[in-house]
Amino acid sequence: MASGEVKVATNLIGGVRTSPNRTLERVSPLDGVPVARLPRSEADEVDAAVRAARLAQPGWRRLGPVARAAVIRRAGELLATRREDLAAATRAETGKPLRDALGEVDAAVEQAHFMAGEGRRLYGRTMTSASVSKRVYSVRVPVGVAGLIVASNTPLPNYAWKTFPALVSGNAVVLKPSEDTPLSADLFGEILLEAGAGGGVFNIVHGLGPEAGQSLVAHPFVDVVSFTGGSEAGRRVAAVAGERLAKLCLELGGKNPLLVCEDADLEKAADAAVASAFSNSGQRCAAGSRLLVVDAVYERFRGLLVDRTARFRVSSSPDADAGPVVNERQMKTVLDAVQAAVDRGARVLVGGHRLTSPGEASGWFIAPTVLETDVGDPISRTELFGPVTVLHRVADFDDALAAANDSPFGLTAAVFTNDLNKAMVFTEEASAGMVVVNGPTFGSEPHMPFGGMRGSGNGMREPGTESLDVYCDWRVVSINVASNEAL
Ligand code: TXE
Repeated sequence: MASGEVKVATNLIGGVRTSPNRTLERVSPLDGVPVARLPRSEADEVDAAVRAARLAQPGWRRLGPVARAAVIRRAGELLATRREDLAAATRAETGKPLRDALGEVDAAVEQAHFMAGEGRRLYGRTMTSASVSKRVYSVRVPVGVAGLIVASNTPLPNYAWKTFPALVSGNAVVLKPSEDTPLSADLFGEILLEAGAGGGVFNIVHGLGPEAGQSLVAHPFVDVVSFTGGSEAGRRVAAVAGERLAKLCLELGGKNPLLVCEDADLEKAADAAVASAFSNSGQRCAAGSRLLVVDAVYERFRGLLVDRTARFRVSSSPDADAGPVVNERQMKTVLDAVQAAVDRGARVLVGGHRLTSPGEASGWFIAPTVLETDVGDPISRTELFGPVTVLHRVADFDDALAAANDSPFGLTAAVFTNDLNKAMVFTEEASAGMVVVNGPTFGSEPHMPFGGMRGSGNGMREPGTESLDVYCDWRVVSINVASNEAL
């Protein structure tokens, strides 16, 4: 994308690009300069997209899973050929370093190839029956129309994690991207059209959450809603979907603990803590935003952590370690939360302020921040979704585990220890959807089920084979045959 260029994103409805009169402006988080205009869609555009999907879905289902998978494989190939364009669009609208944006394109490509393979593995199972004349088997069937709503933090993997399992299962899709990432969504739509998911099979409706998003969740023809976003918005989505008993998948927030035991490799633990807290500027639901360190090694670990954080490069450079947060509102929310914690007595060990250097002053940049406070402080239970982690001193492993589990969230959790017993106790007792031993709190892969408990999700998992349970229902078929002898 040429610098200074303002691209116009459009909806994609029934294979046709359309734009309502009302639009929104998107500025780059790097410098506040406009980079895109996008539709501010309302209920009528959403209705048109859902009806287009409903019309297209039976034909898409009747293609069969192997032919559907071929379209998804083609989409993966096209994503790979347009890797640089997609990464440039992602950087323009999120400000993230090019290396991260390219990595996200690659993750979307891998998701396409994995889900294409699932087209040959939509397994059911045969069952015996007490009646010898009955032949019984189960089969996965598509739910119908999938309404997909995603967050802004890693746009292309977020689209891919939902779209590809939904399509391979035989559903038609209406995607509502984040209002902060219209450019990557537009290119993703172009690629899906070219791959063969046109004519209403794959639709995009841009707009605001409480408007376009809410209309999509509420629409009676949307059979399954899959939402990735904050827990507060997730509650509102669940209430609306619940009213009409729509099938629902929620991938929500996290406040993920990383425990450091006295026998840990402290250098590796500090490296993992910095990556967990500050990569993608902390805008990961799996970010390591709570560090629980036992007394015996607390001072040594704190010194390693502070040194590494001070060397973590946040800037507008394409090869920085991390860039800005996604919008000005988010920057203010994070900085206000830091100040409130300081007002309650938290100590800022590193960072805690907006970056005002010439290359960053007009963007939404926050210095990587380490706060030191007690486990009971409210900041330890509040997801900030920015480059801030909180350091807590705890007496021992048991106290660390108890503090880790005392959370409204339950997404990921990590422990650094070389004690096998502690590691096994942690994997069995940590209350989280994903637990890690001697590694960062994030790092899921396209074929692994991802999700959490309590305020982090509602028990469904995406992606991986488990995501087929979101986008398929089970049908049990019983056939009564003339024979009165078992097979
Ligand atoms: O979320 P928002 P953001 C979470 C992350 C953090 C949040 C940040 O932990 O909490 O997402 O992303 C739409 N009805 N995850 O700030 O504001 C909105 O337009 C319908 C968890 O973008 O919740 C956007 O498209 N839609 C995740 C999307 O929801 C609504 C991984 C998210 O917006 C809506 C990534 C409403 N009432 C981020 N309100 C995981 N666990 O996998 C908003 N939206």
